[in-house]
Formats: sequence, structure tokens, C-alpha cells
Amino acid sequence: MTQPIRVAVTGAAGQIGYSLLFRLASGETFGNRPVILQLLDLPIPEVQKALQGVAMELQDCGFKTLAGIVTTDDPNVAFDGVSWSLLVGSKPRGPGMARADLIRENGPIFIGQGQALERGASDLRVLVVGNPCNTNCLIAASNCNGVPKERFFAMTRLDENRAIAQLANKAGVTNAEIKHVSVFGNHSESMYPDFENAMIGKKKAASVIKDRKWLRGEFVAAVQNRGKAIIQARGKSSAASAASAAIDHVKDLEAKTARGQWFSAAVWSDGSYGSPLGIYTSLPITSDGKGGYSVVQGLKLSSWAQEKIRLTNEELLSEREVVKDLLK
Ligand code: NAX
Repeated sequence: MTQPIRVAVTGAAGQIGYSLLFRLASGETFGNRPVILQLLDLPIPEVQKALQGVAMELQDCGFKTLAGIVTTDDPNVAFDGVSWSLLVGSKPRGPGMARADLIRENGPIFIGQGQALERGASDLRVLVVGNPCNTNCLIAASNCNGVPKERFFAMTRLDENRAIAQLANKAGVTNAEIKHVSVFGNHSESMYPDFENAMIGKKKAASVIKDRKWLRGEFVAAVQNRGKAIIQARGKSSAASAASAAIDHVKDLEAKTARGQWFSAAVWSDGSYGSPLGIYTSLPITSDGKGGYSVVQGLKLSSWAQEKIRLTNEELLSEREVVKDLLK
């Protein structure tokens, strides 16, 4: 029998968890491979009770690929032997809360979780979703001994998916016709979604969408501010789309990327496209299907785009400064 894959999800009783867990368990993400879900949430009775409820619903789906469910409030239990760990749990940004306060509030969570991740399997990969995800990822990776920094990622796939949808909508085509969209930098309002290398069918996106003012203005702003727009419309932050992006991320890293394709993720900076070292910054990558990835090289970017990328990376450097005492 195929060895089950152990997958940890933190914040599993939350709203992203509710959209994510079923798709991890159903066979959609890991094919026929049996999955053991190891679900972590806070040691608060009501939260643990809600987590039990989610576990009951997972059982009730009767997924043939779900080989076990562990619910716990202990990161050491949650991360034991896992090949994937999706770090979703963190405190939401309160009204009037500055980004730096959020960083200081959530950062400590990722020290203990980083240390507990040392218990992961030898093929461990970690995706940080909880915000501010790039900097939380830096904290977790820095506190996790013995696991290479290249096994940690922060999620910018939702931003890429949002950018694809905006371009498709503007050009009047389907999402499937859009490729080579890359998100650079921080998962924040400073991120840069690159349209200069994007393709619509066989043509450059900028030759199909000739409205350069829209591309540089409304398009970039729409992607940067989409999270806020969802909160305004729904009264709650993005959940199903965030879960869907996390599934895309895991699936794309499990598989070998098809020739000529790529996708975005915040990775340990290798200096590509002028990104400073020592941060997790979003870059276009391909997966070798064996646990490794490469940053796509040689994309041409205008000086305008390069300046946008410089600014979003500057923000990551200033976030690193805020948490420098949490890094090892
Ligand atoms: P919810 O508030 O619905 O759920 C969060 C869950 O995390 C709760 O069950 C809470 O008890 C748990 N939690 C808090 N601290 C924890 C800890 N130390 N250990 C374990 N569990 C803990 O939030 P949800 O809507 O699910 O969002 C979760 C996170 O995703 C937030 O930080 C949010 O900002 C972030 N997002 C990131 C996105 C991205 O693209 N990277 C997009 C969506 C979302 O905004």
C-alpha cells in the first residue's frame, strides 16, 4: 500500500481551513496517495470544539484518500512526520492596527512553530499563508534548524490568480489563455504583478490590451487592493480563493512544471531581479517535481517595473528590521 502523506494545517478551525481541508483530503491535491491531516488550532475550548466539528465533517465526506485525522493544540504533534505544512493560523489585523503592530503580534507564533517544524519528514515543505506571510515565513525558516531555507514558501499565488483574472476580464478571454504572469515582492499592497512578460494566447498581453495607462494604473492597483475590496464586499477576508491558491501552490510544487510555464511564490531570495538577499520575496519559479524549484531567469522588465520591484523589496527589508530580534 502507498505510504500516506502527512499534511499539517494550522488555523484549521478558521475560514480558510474550512475551504482548504476538504480539497487536501479528497484526492484533488495528492492524487490517489492517502492523506493524514494533522490539524492545529489554539488551546481554547471553543476553538478545539469547532476543530472537532470540522474533523467530523471530513469523516462524513467518506473520502477514500483520507487515511487519518489528528486534531491538536500542540505544534509538536501537528508537525510530526509531515511532508507539507500549511501555516494558515495567525491573528487577523484589527481595526486601526498598523502593519508593524500586526508583524510584532503574529511574529512570535512563527518562532515556536518554526522550532516544531524540525519534527517534519525529510521531504518537508512549508507554505506560510498567515499574514504578513513573507515575514512570518522568514521567522519560521530562521527558527527551524536543519531544514533548508528553500523548503519554505510564502503564498503569493492568490495575487497571481487575481492578476490573471483581471487580464482575462479586460481582454475578454478565458483565464486559460493567460500565462507568464509573475508576482514580485511582498504579499501586501506594495506587490508588483508583472504584465510586461504576460501572454494572452500567443501574443504579449500589452499588444492585446493596448491601454498602457490601465495596465500601469488600474490593473496593478486592482491586484494590490483586491484583498481590501473582498473585505468591503463580503464583510470577511478572502477565504475560498485563498484556499484555492494554496491548493494550486502545493499541486504545482508536487508536479514537474510543464515546459514554458511558471508560477509565483515567495521564496528565499537568490538575488534574482535585484531582490535583496536574506528575505522571502515573490519570484516566478518552476518545480522539478522532486522537491526542488528554480527561479525563472531572463525576464525583461522596464525600468518602471524594476523600480516597483525595488520598492516592494524595500518594504520586506523594513519588515525584517521590525522582527530582527525574532530571527536566529
Ligand atoms: P480566521 O480568523 O478565520 O482563522 C484563523 C485561525 O487561526 C483561527 O481558527 C485561529 O484560532 C487560528 N490561530 C490563531 N493563532 C494561531 C496559532 N498560534 N496557532 C494555531 N492556530 C492559530 O482567518 P482566515 O480567514 O482563515 O485567515 C488566516 C490567515 O490568512 C490570516 O492571517 C489572513 O490575513 C491570511 N491570508 C493570507 C492570504 C495570502 O494570500 N497569503 C490571503 C487570505 C488571507 O488574508
